[in-house]
Amino acid sequence: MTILVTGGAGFIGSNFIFYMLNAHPEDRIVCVDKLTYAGNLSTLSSVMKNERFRFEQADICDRARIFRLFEEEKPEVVVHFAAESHVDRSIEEPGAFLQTNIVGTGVLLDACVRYGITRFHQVSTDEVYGDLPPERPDLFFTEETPLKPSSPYSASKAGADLLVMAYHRTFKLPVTISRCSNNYGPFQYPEKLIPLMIINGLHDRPLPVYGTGENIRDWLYVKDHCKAIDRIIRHGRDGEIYNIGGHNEKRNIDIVEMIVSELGKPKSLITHVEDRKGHDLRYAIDPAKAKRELGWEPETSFEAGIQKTIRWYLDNRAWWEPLYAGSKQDVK
Ligand code: NAD
Ligand code: TDX
Repeated sequence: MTILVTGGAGFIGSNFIFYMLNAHPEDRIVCVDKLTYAGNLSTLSSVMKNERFRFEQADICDRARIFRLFEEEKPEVVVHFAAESHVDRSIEEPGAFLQTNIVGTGVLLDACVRYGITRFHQVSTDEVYGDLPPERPDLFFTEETPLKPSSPYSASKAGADLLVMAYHRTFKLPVTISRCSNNYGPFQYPEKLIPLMIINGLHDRPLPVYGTGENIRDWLYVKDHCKAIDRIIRHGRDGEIYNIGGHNEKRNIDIVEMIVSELGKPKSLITHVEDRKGHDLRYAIDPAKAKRELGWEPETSFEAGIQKTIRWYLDNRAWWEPLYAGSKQDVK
């Protein structure tokens, strides 16, 4: 089948394309990506010549271009990653988040209604549920947890999720949604916590920890997320939401200390800076439904995944150096 992947030049989308081309030799992938600051064609260089892969540079908000692409390719499945994805940027400039994450999703849904698909899969996030109290480690996000987003980013993702479910109800569009916890691994843009700390550490630059560093995130190795999406598009039930996560909660400060120690750098690089506005305290996913219905479970432990990730950044300077040079690597 032909699978249209949006946002495939970004972090998770590119890892998904690599995984799918390898795991499903019978499928073709068409990637549409605007190549914003977060999208990088060099990420896809290893697959650009693959006969089962096509890359198209386009904005998902460009209705005419997107409709033309659907007409040409007639994709059976759409896996929608394209988004503005960085919470800090959404606090500084929310406009692009509303445009891409909500309006862009609407354009894709309209194209799906018009041309027909067998599945539209929305790649969403645990952040749509808001946060959990750190003093209640017995509480987790389930698929029934009410939406209560905290940032313009998460509100725009929640808006997109609601649109997806509305198209399911109104137009009977076959849809699924996954809500995953924080991902880490190769090709993550060096503005996100883990790559930023690795790269700043390598440069002996300060490691900016927001506030006390006690905020908790639930980390998943990116390949495990990709495998979950693959299961959902093949075996997930129409109209269903699946939470994806591996019960791997860590405080930010503990992650940063672990990276410092792996790199053999002094702890004195760790610098507490002003907290993020509205900073969510704790995310924690209950992935029981994905396990029960899809047989999905994470395969990479955090210890193995973080080692692989640090090794990857050490071995792939040519990928991140140009991106890092243009990013906000200094302490705020
Ligand atoms: P990313 O920022 O690394 O990549 C986003 C990609 O989308 C980039 O290649 C960018 O060029 C492209 N894009 C942005 N605007 C576009 C537009 N208007 N038209 C076409 N392409 C556009 O993001 P990521 O971390 O890979 O996240 C991918 C998806 O997964 C997002 O929808 C995000 O909300 C979701 N998600 C991310 C995480 C995480 O930890 N990174 C966790 C859960 C869910
Ligand atoms: O320099 C930093 N210092 C710091 O303390 C950065 C960049 C982050 N942080 C903190 C903020 C968060 O508590 O680390 C935590 C992780 O921050 P990010 O990497 O920005 O991720 P987060 O805000 O948790 O959102 C991520 O996971 C959910 C992705 O960026 C989203 O796209 C996804 O939906």
